[in-house]
Amino acid sequence: MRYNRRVSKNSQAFDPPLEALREGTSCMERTTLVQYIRHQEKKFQGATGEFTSLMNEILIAAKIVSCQVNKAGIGEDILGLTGRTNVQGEEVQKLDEYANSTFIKLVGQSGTVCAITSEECKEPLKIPCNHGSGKYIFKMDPLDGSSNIDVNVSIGTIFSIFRKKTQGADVTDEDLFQRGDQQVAAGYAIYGSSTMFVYADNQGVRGFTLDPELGEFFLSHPGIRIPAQGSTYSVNEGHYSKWEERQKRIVNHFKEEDDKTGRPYGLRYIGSLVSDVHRTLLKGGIFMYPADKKNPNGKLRLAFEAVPLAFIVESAGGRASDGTRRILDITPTEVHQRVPLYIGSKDDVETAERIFAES
Ligand code: P6P
Repeated sequence: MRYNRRVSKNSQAFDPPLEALREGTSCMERTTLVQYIRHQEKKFQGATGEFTSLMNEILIAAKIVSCQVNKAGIGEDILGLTGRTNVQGEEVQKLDEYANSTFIKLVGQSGTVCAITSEECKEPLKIPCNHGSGKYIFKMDPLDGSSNIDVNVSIGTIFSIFRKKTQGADVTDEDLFQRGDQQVAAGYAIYGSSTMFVYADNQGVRGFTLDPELGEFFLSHPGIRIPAQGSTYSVNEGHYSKWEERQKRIVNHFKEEDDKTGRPYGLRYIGSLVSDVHRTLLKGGIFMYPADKKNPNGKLRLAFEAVPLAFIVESAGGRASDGTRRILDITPTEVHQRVPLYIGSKDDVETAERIFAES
């Protein structure tokens, strides 16, 4: 497809598709994720191309996993359980293992990272210098929601990218346990009716949809902003009896009738975090996975789920907390620590926090 170059308002020539990024408008030309990443690289003085290389490997891994997810149940024996449990004590699905090893292989060999931490690996994987180490740290939940695979519910990969903070070759706890607000970028791939790649950096949040015929992610959501208030709440009410009273009050608030504040809200709960948060990001509302008697720190992982999703939702104008503390302000102390999660529209999360603080 030939692009005719247009001169943008500030007289700096942009390829037409990239103007769409600036103006947030769709255009006939189609912008790929690779073009977007390369365009971003040009904005950083002294950029080495290392980040672009890392992102390239991430999106190739996402395409490979998408291909397997979309044909799960056909041909190779990729559905079902491995018979093993992971560090979380959860049964490992064959696709969990496949996704984990695919991302570790491609990202680990990219020469751009010095460490990888994964929800599926007990300890961080440190990449030794003589194996091509780099300045980034990659954290991931390789396949979130995998318990839904066998019933064809959308699932996804969630990731965060940090920069190594300390000098020298060793990867230290100071490098591994950075606050979420230190992230360079974060994103997720959602393997659903289509495969989307949602990506947040310091320029905002954009969504790219995979064209399976071309094998390319194309810009489909130029500038994602979450509504300040939504009309749905998302929580597993099956855990109601295990909740604290203040959590029950939050949910009852969203269920009460009050035309002035647009209540009652609708209930939407898929049981796949990436899907529930993706809907919340695009439509607004609030997703909650609170602490309860069984999970006193909640079920979701701080590093692999809450932190990247909080970075994305905040970059889109939303809010994410554990009910009290901003997720991105929490300094992690363990690789697999869990955290309660309230995430979504700013007004709705603030409402939940207010009720949470009242008791
Ligand atoms: P519950 C899926 O197993 C998962 O880790 C998340 O994707 C999802 O949000 C949550 O657990 C669902 O948990 O207790 O509602 O089944």
